[in-house]
Amino acid sequence: MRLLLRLQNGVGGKGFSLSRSEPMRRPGRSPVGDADEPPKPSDPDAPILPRDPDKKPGWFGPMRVMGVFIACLMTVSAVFSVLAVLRDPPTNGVPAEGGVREVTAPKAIGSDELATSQTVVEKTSELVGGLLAAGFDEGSCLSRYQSVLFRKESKHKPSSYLISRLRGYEALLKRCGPHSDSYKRTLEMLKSGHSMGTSDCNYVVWISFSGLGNRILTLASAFLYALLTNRVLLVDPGVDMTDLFCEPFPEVSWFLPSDFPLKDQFKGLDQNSPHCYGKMLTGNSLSKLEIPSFTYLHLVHDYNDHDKLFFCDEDQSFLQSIPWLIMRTDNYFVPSLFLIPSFEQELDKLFPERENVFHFLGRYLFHPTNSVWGLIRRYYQTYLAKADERIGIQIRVFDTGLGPFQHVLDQILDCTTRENLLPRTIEEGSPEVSSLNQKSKAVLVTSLSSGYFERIRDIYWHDPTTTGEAVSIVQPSHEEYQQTEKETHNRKAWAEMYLLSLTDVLITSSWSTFGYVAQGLGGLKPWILYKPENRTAPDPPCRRAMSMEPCFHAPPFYDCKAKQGVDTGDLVPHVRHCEDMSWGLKLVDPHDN
Ligand SMILES: Nc1nc2c(ncn2[C@@H]2O[C@H](COP(=O)(O)OP(=O)(O)OP(=O)(O)O)[C@@H](O)[C@H]2O)c(=O)[nH]1
Ligand SMILES: [Mg+2]
Repeated sequence: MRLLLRLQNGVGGKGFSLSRSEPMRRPGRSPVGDADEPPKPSDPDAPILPRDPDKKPGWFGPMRVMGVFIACLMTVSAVFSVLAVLRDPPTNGVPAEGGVREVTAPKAIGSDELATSQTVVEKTSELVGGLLAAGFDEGSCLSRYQSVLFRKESKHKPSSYLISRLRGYEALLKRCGPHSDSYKRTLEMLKSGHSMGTSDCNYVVWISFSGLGNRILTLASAFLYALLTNRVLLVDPGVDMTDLFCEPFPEVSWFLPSDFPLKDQFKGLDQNSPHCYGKMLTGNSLSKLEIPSFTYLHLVHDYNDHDKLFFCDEDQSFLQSIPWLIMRTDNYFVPSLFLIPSFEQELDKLFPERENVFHFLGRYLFHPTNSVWGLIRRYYQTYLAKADERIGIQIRVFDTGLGPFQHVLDQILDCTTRENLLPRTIEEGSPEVSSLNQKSKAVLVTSLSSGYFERIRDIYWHDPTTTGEAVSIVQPSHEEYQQTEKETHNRKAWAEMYLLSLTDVLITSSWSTFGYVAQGLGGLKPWILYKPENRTAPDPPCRRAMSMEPCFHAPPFYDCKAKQGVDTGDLVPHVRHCEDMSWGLKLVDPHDN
């Protein structure tokens, strides 16, 4: 009733907007071709063969030959065992927390800094005992265990409270997950159309929607919401989610069962559907005190003022009584969850540093499937591992037209030189050229077009660097335009986001969720290239991000208590406007200068 009263006095015709958001879709990706440039791995996995003992005859007697032969056989067998475990670990090889597997990290995997004396066993047990749960079949998702060999150790540590809540969520999933008795009971409510009293298990269903970067961010947002509201998150597999991501939870699938009754209706759910929460509020159809068994939450960038009431406490307490929430979103809405008073205390305990929400949720949830992991691992080993420093440049151009654009190239080079991220080049033979510096830098460029990569590569090919450093430029693919139907397209996109996250220094493009995913997974504060206006390189060209968190592009600007508009970027020190989008919101660590 309180809800109804509030609605009647409501937000609808009061003449202010809850948002200053702009649509996230941008025009202009013209189909040009279908380029595919797989890496040419130098086969680091090739077995080391024994030398033929017969090569040095006269010196060896028959016994000695036999002895050497046996020793060689033993060495080969040992080398093969290590390689076999790393390439295809035994399925029963999951150690209990702190368990021991005697495997030494191979030299071939990374640079010296990655392949130090630290053993896989130490690092794996650290992960297993930390953010990730034990109890997985290693071979079915190699990235879960091997990624630690490719990453620098994160300087951020998850709170013990986050770890215990994740273990609690996994237990909830076992009790309420698909095909459990509770799931079947709650499904009956869905079929009946009414909530029929309280349910011991409640659900939030995430609909697969939008570009891959957005999907990764919205899944993390939906998962945090599920964690805060003790719901089970179920993931609509869409067309390619099962190809891209391993199951993140032990034993129970996060995918929505294929016989889920509303599945065929997902396409038709929008702002005007009678089941849309915002629509139900406008039509006062929630006034009958008859709690529906499900509602559709429209949290897409074009959502209206009523849809945005999702971010109000009073609505959250009402939503608690609805067993099934079906959510469609293309936004990282986490920053606004931090502004809901009833979630405040819990979020404080989960993320005391505030700025590592996506960093931890991302590393917990998103593990590339073996086929995507192969793309990542081979590319990294072949092109990036040996460099002293790895620099990622993520180029996303939202202008219309084909490009490459000179102003974008100028902007990138201005940023890399002003911020000392890459050395300048100078004329060959110039006395300023230093030959003392033997360091190497590998630059990973990602872009839909190959033009920027080619231009930057040519610059560092034609002229020496002033520092004497060797700079190599690589780009895994140039897909030319965003595609939805091609199987390998999103695999490459996911592999590239992940590869960017493995760099030491990251430069990203404004407004791009592709870049946000890379920075968050990598735990990197990127240099953000400002969005060019009027086809002119901005000055300054880039700035360092305040935090590694993604930006919420379409937040509400509404004070639920005062029932009036407010600048939500100005309410608490840890929720600020984004560097790349003045109306967006992002989490920052207020203690971090
Ligand atoms: N392989 C690859 N694909 C890209 C690249 N940039 C964009 N794409 C493709 O275009 C899609 C863009 O969607 P997102 O991942 O959400 O990235 P975004 O920069 O936020 O772009 P929009 O959502 O379209 O505004 C990606 O998922 C890829 O399919 C790139 O550098 N490499
Ligand atoms: Mg996007």
